[in-house]
Amino acid sequence: MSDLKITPMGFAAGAQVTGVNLSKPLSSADREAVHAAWLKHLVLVFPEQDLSPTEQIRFSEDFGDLDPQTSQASSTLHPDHSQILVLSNKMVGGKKSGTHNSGRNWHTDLSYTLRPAKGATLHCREKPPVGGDTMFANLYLAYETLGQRIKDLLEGLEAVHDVTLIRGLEQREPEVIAEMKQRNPPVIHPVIRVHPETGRKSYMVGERIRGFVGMSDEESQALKDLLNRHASSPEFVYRHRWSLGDVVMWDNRCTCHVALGDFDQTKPRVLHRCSLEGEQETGRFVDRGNTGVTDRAAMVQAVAAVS
Ligand SMILES: O=C(O)CCC(=O)C(=O)O
Ligand SMILES: [Fe+2]
Repeated sequence: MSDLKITPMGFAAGAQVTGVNLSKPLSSADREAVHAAWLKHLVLVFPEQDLSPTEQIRFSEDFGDLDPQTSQASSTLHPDHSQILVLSNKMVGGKKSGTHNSGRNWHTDLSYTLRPAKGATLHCREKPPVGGDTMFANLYLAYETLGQRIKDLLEGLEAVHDVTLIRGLEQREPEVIAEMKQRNPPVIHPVIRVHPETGRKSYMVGERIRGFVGMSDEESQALKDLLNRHASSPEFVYRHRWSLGDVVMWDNRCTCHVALGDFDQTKPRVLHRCSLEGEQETGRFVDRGNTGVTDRAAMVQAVAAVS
């Protein structure tokens, strides 16, 4: 008999899973129960887990192939386990870690690649006394509560996702910035997503969108603001306050998240992340420098041409 217990922690998302020790392989019944809970609650929290990197990798692999992490700066990967991204505000070799300010604006992981992640697991290894929470938004609810006119507008619409819009990227070491840009040229994804397992629709938004294909930058900005503001409404958000040993696992196909920087930066905050590789390559590269997003100068020229 399994002791696994699932306790919802929020209406929009979030459930606590107790009665499992993730350092040991899960039984197939527990794995199925966790998988079903993941699809239902979108964000699962497993408290008090004492996990080595190898054990976190094995647990994560129960839910999909691991992302090869080729989009990440090599200095940010675990030195012995390249499947793990180390999110840390500690200095590395006398330099600021390339992840010291990761995740500071609303985003869906790896939307700046051709294959946004399927999901991820995060293990909390060090934490500041207060602050540094992570918030997750349910994008199914965000989509379902839009009015029909806006839903119609999103149908067939595509967005340009750009790694340079990661908030605070400019504060990282120059080598890290250059590597992130070189590894991740801008990509285009459909705005509407259909979840491959649940069949439910959501929209992929976030602050790493440069604009929408076929819209001016002005139009793009207004639509992006509307979609982001709506998606991050408190009613759609689960806010996780970390405890040491927490493992948080989220479904990246129907959520976005943000890591808050509201903590004493002299205190360490260290999490290990395994990303699950997206099942679908939904993106394509932008054609040579043309984002399809018209800028203000082009609009002014167009006005001049007709007047
Ligand atoms: O540091 C965190 O809480 C989360 C950072 C983040 O965006 C991620 O791990 O994908
Ligand atoms: Fe993230």
